[in-house]
Amino acid sequence: MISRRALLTGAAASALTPAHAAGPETLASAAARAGLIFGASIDSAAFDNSAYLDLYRRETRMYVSDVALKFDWLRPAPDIWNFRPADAIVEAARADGKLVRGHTLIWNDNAPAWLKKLSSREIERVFDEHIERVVGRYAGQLHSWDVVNEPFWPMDRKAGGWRDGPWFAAMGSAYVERAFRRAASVDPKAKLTLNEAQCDNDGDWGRSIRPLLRGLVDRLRDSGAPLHAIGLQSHLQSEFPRNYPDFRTYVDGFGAKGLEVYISEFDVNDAAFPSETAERDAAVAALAGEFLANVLASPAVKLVVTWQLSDRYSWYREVARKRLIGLGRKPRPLPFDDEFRPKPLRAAMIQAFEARTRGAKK
Ligand code: 9MR
Repeated sequence: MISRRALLTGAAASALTPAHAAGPETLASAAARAGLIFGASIDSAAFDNSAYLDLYRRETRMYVSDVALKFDWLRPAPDIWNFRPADAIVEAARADGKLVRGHTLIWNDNAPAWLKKLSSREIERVFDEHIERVVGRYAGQLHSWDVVNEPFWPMDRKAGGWRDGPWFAAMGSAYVERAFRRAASVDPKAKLTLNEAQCDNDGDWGRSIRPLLRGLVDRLRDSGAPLHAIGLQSHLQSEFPRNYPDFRTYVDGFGAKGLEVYISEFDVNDAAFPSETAERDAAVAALAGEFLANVLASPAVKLVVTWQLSDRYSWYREVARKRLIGLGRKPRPLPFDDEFRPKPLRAAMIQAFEARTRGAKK
């Protein structure tokens, strides 16, 4: 029995470490034993703070570009290609012996104003050129690419639930298949991923997106498009309804089609949890543990990525600064705190990885 205190201090992780394990237990080593790659998104915060970069070196097996490969970051103006931040990630990964995952090639959100002003024909030309140049630059070096991110956003009120934006406006839903075919022709090695949000949540929103994504996957496969993996972001929301056994069945459905599944942007929005820090951290860990116990039971899941590693650099901090969530508190959604100390969430993740390892041996 693990005491509440052990859970809160992270000591539970070491209590569960098998005696034969070589070296100190990390998220990456526990994941690896479970047949999983563990990674985290990374950006300039890690390159400006060596202690943070050390945390990535120690705890992860994969670096995932957070913002560096997004269209608006790479192409702030039509004639500017700002590859430096993405190059830095790929170079650091090479130096540190890590895998790299590219996020994200094509997304209808966050398009720069200059792109929105172009004609449909010009947008198609920019689309093809973008894929060729960006995928080409890193060809052969990436484990996987999020080729298309978040194709569905029913709130945009388009028929079929599609997310609106310049690519969709110019090409309709055909942009998705076109992106996969182009990317595969430039980098036949990377695993090409379709990444989607909200499917983990059991409310109307998540439930409306699940069949849309499944339908798109079936159409892509029927047409022979090169699709290898499904990314399910899994930004867990404490305030939304959940039914993780059901979600696991959904995940298994992709596995049955021969696809890998990636938990691609994991973190826990703690907005609905108690204010007191220890209680909140325990609630975050418990929710994550419940989620992972279900979803990692699916053999289709091959990868778990958190969106950053330390609370200090979570995207939720920015959201909270704008007062959109959290009533002025600082969100604590990640496995390490502001000072890079392990939190109960890290212990819960390691426990879930260990449980999968035990399950696989049965
Ligand atoms: O972490 C990213 C944040 O720094 C950016 O401001 C934001 C907009 O580009 O995107 C964040 O990452 C998002 C990811 O690309 C797609 N899924 C949701 C993530 C969190 O918003």
